[in-house]
Amino acid sequence: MKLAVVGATGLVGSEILEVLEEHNFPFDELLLVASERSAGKKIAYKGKEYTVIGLKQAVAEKPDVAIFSAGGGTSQEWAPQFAEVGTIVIDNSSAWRMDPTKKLVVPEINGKSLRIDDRIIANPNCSTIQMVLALAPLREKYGIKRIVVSTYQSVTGTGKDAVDQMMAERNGEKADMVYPYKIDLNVLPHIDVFQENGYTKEEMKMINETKKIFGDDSIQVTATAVRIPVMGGHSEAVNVEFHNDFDLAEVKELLTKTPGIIVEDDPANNIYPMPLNAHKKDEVFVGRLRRDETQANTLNMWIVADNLRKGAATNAVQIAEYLLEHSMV
Ligand code: 2RA
Repeated sequence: MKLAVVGATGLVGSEILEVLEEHNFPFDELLLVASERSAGKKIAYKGKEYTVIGLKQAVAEKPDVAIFSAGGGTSQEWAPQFAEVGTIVIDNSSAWRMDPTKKLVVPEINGKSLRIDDRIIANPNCSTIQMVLALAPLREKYGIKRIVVSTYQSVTGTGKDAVDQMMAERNGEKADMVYPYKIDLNVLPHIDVFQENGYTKEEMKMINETKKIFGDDSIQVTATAVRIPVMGGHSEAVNVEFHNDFDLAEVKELLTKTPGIIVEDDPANNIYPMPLNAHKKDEVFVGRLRRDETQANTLNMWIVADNLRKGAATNAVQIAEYLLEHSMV
């Protein structure tokens, strides 16, 4: 099994390496791949030093699996070239997510849809993954009619330059501006580019990807995506209307039993999910579970996850693990 990590020098790339190491992911050979600009750099994995190679060389190596986290443009250009030589590409960018010929996969929800001949598999957007994972067991039990979500997203979702902007502002240094405004001590209701309908691309990703992952176009989703000056993970206030009524204790039990979810919901003791605690964890944390008293069959919840983990690296590695476990590699 030859594994390539494409975009190995980026924020998500290094998180992928951490997750592979923590999960003890089995491979015989590891290729660390990046743009020609980064080729030649050295990266350590499990105490061994690897030299970063360029994309052309990596295609020639015909890896069995390539986990891509190198941006949409790179993915659009290179994923088909890897697929052509037989590599299964697991892609973190938005390039293939809404392509009807590609699967958009959260393994716990729709891993079963994967087939041996899938060559490019899309990893959903970070803010979508954590929300659908927490909603999946509730959808199964009560059916989802409508979701209203507001996000509070970490600067790590933008990348290293955004972290640098925030830290420079915090330290009173001159910052290279990644965002249109100061991010430290501020809140930007603006993630990714604005669309003609007034929503941002991030908001539309949450709307469209949720329907695709659940395979249900009838689910109504509306979103407001907001960038906040934190680093540990994304938080989301979710208001979900079910088709059927629910029991709050049962909701808690269903979520507690779901692999990959940790319920932190004990308001009497100030226990609720926070990005500081979710940082570097693979799980999705859920709390503030309470009935929306203004509308029937409706629940309020607070969902937090490390966007670089379950929102990106962990989900991608789990797709690779699923392929291995089901003998698709
Ligand atoms: C963000 N959705 O947080 C992105 C990262 N994939 O901006």
